[in-house]
Amino acid sequence: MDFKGLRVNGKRLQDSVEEMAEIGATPNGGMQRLALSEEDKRARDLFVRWLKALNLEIIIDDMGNIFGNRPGRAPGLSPIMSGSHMDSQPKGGRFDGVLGVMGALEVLRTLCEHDIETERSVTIVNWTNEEGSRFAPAMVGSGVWTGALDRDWAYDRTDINGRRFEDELIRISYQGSAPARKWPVHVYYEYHIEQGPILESQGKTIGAPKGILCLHWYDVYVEGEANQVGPTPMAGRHDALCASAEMILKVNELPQRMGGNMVATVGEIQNYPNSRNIIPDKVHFTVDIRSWDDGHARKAWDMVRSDFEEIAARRGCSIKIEETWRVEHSPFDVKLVQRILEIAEELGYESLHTVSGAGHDASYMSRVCPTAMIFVPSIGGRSHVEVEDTAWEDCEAGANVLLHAVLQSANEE
Ligand code: HGY
Ligand code: MN
Ligand code: MN
Repeated sequence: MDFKGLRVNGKRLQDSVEEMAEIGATPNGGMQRLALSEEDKRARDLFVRWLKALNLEIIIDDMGNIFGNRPGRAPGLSPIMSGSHMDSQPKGGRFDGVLGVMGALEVLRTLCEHDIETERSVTIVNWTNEEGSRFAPAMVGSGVWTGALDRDWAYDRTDINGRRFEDELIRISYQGSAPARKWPVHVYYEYHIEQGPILESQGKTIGAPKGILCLHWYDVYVEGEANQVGPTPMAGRHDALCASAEMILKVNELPQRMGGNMVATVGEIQNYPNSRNIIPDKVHFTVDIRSWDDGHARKAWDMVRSDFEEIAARRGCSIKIEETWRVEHSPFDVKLVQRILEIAEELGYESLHTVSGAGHDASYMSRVCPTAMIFVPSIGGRSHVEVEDTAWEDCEAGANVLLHAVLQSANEE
């Protein structure tokens, strides 16, 4: 069959993204669907209903990863896998992750409605807890499935209220019976918004990242001495918040001091007792360092860590540091990336070879099978915010590229 003229149904894709966006919608048009929350459960339930409507074989594993498989003609050949995540950031956007899951669903819907059989099976996946916002770290579902993270370690991760990952998985009834353990996959494609400004600024519709930066996450706990703000002289205070403030600026200065392509951010902080007339004695904050060069990122961390220790000592505070999580930089399969670029050109879309600063489940998948991603522009380069937006014709374009990439890979030896 000649698939050249085959296209997805852009309106149906838009309707699915919009229907999903109603689950956890925030008043300003954004999304709050934290991993393993009630909203995550409702989105999962809807997703499973859509998979059943396509008569897919459904697997839910003990990390809550949801797979839907459409058998191919050659069951002995390893499947194509495509998907992303449906959990969101707090006050996040409607497209991050969901577009990749709905894009893969639209590909399957298109194959079904045209009765297109493929040699290899095609499997869609929704990975649990990609964001790592409620339960750190990120990409936990794919991390356990690929063998990079230990399931029981993941189960014991807790959110800010002390709720355990496993207990929440059980509470939303998505702790499946199948073990979260990889099986052979021919190729993995992940379709996602770019979450940055480059495609839009260069007027390109499709991005094909060469890979994903390394992600290094740390948790820092600073302890000082609380006291009444009025009678306590400034000299001799052990103010944990002032010490942390100095440390946080050191993180912000890191990329400049290190040079090269690096970003470093403190995104989360808790200050105790957080009362305006008590000198803070406990602060927790997070550090996120990313670079294409893992060694560079580690060197940066070593440098800023010694800055932290000097600041803590000078201010009479103690410091505890957790090296919470590290994912090395993840280069994608060169041939698959080239395939994405060629398909984009064949379909008449301007494309760009780029790199991903955002983490994705494709980071872990690239360790177990040939992997590539398809990006579409984020309007204003914004993401992880309520105004996150992508033009519907770009959403359709990305799904068309995904459709043809899946078809080519599903019919190759
Ligand atoms: O952190 C990231 O880049 C992703 O959103 N988990
Ligand atoms: Mn994402
Ligand atoms: Mn995200």
